[in-house]
Amino acid sequence: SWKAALRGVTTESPEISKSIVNHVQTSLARAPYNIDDFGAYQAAALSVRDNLIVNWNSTQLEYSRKSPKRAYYLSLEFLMGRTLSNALLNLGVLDNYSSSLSSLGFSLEDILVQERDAALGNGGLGRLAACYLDSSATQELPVWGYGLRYKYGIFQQLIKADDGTQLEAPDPWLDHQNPWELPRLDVTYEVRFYGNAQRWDEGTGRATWSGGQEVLAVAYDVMIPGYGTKNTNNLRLWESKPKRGFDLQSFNAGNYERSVESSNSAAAITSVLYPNDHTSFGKELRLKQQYFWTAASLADMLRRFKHLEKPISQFAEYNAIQLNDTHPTLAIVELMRILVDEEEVPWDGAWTIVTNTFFFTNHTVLPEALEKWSVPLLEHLLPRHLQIIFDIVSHPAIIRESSLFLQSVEKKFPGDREKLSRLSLIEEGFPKQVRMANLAVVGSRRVNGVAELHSDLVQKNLFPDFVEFYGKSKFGNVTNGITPRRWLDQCNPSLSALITETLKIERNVWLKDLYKLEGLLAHVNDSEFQARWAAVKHQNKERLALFVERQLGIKIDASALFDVQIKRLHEYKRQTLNILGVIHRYLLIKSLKPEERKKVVKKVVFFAGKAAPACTLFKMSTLLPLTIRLIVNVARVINADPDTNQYLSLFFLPDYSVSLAEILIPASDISQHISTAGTEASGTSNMKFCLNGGLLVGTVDGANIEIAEEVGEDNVFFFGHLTPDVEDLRYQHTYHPIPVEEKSPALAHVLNTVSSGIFGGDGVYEPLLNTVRQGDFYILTDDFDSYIRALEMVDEAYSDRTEWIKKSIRTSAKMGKFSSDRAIQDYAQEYWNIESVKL
Ligand code: 26W
Repeated sequence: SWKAALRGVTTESPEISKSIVNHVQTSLARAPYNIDDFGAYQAAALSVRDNLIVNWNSTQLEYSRKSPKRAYYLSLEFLMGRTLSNALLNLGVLDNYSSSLSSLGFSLEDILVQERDAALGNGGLGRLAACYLDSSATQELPVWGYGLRYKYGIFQQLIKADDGTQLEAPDPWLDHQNPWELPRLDVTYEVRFYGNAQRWDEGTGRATWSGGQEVLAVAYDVMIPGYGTKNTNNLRLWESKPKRGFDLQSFNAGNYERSVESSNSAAAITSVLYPNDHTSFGKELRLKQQYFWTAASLADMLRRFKHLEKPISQFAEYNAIQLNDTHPTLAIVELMRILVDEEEVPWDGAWTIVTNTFFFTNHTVLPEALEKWSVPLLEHLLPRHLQIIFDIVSHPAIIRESSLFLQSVEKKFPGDREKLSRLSLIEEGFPKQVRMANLAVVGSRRVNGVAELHSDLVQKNLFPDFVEFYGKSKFGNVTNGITPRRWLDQCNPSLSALITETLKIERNVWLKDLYKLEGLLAHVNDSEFQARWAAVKHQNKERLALFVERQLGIKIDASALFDVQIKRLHEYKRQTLNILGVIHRYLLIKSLKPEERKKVVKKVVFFAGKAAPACTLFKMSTLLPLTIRLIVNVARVINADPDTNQYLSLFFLPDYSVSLAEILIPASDISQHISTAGTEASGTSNMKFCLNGGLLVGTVDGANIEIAEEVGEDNVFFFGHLTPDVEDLRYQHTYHPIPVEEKSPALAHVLNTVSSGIFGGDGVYEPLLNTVRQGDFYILTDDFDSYIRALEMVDEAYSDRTEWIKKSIRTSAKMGKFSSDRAIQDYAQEYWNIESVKL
């Protein structure tokens, strides 16, 4: 069915077939007659790569020739997923390769799934970076990404069969040769750690940093093709390796083990992606990663800038650097170091360059996610950088500004010492800590959040004093976006084909101008179109059902309502609310007479998502694996209950990934985005579901709000308390607690049923249940009844199938705003001030 949707034309090209066979024989050194699907994938990938390399070269040549202002996207995470299908689509050769492969006896569908995901990210922040690269190349903007080439990406999640606990296994994604990267073994930089920083005579602000450990950064380039353009940008990933393979002296002294030791510690820097999102642990190796990456990237940018032979004072006119959250904030300090110590730029001039170069995006307001590095650790690892941080704090200009500011504060709020301490880059305490977010704000030209509500909270709750200090214009909003190439055309080819046919415009037009989807509104009442729209959804649900049957061996009824929540597990995302709601539904159906049950809307609930590996130091984090256990064990019971299992079933799909999302999202009727109001900065999967005609149950949070603005509130199922209420409710929980039994008898019943042990566990769930009963920081008890009502509204709406289909069409039609093309244009114009470069 999937292949049938591939627009079916025979476009076999003898050249492509020849190139694939040629790669089998030469690059793979194998005989073409006994090649398997994986070999065919490798050969096809190498053949496609040849095209990418040609385009990549012409693009980079053109950039050098025209020397436009460039933007650099610094992100510790790029969650790319698979590349082959994306490269085929963007190059416009999907049909040709499909035909050629089938003439060689392979099916493209089978070949595509051979590829392992490149999973160098945790979740939203990393996938956003990947979408932005696709859009930058598509808009022909001179944007490069810089990141780390982790040997191991996000861990693989296994769910233990007996008790439903999460196990983590390494992700050896580079075990097979990676055809999508070009090793640049000649592009290397030395990066220093530890050592001594010696200040020069007073006045210059300069210093010399020497000694310590030096490691080598080696570049690997990943080609990023634009859609429907030759422009092919670059994602440069750094690998760490020892500067000298062997310390000859100790080698000669016969100490072989010690001589390879240094190589171990250098390689460790880029060995693994930290799997914790939204929590900062202050680990030295993580700080090493951050500095290694920012130092190599800046050295590379500076080398490129020097080829232009422009005065260094013009650096910010040729370069914009986007900081993806605070993770690359050291780049601000490193550029100061280079300018002051190496380029001999006077301190003030250097600060002007720096503050015109950087832009900072915040992605979360959760306090536990705000990075702080201890002063002693920084002093040990990066002594010169700590000096610079202190110089920034105490620089005369800043003191002058801040004392002016303080004078005005003093007038308005006499004696407000706290204000000064909130503005400080250094947090008092034992040890003192550097607040990376404050440093990022001070060192950047502009600061933005990722959705309207979030950007508002960034200004009002996170940095109110900085807004007062710098004025409002330094702060802005860029609502996130998603690439419609991967998240509609690739993952849902049938829907894409139907849209193209209905709009009567070329696919490559609406895929580049997603507002064109509004043209679908003219067809909302066309019953034949409705039927085809519904048939596509059904076909995608059958594809998912087949996938689950193969994975878990359980048959699924594709005519049921598919309800999906897939995202990292986190307290604030409230997967717990969802599973408690499922239990509520189960108990309700169970309590009905067999006759009455027949009226129930059939539903299949899907969960997927990884929990940060449990860390014994942090009691909280052990609750997330507990949520998975609860889901898995509830699933076991209700899927086996013959009274109810034709009306309600439940699945936890292990090892959530970009590729799994590509199967789940097109198949969803309804998806859940149910964070406590004010906690989810934006969310991006909400956009993906809606683009594919899925409706949304959600709180009034993040981008849900803007989605509702676009599609109309009658097409989303909102529930729960609003952001301004949350603080009051938490205050109430602390000082005037009301027992769950009183607040929500329905929820109390659910909690007691879990405690009673019908889902097993022998009391293991008590700590999880108790966070709901007491404290309840994420206000599940306050939102539960309203949540259940919203789900009842979903049932009701789904029962009128024609109305539902109309809602689905209207939703998809109004997703134009959420294309990452729009978001990238925003950054290009309002932040980076860069223009496209035509080849
Ligand atoms: C230091 C540990 C750490 C690691 C990652 C802290 C914070 C993060 C990220 C900023 C977390 C993240 O991915 N945030 C998500 O970013 C998405 C893209 O903007 C948003 O859509 C999500 O709402 C936000 O949670």
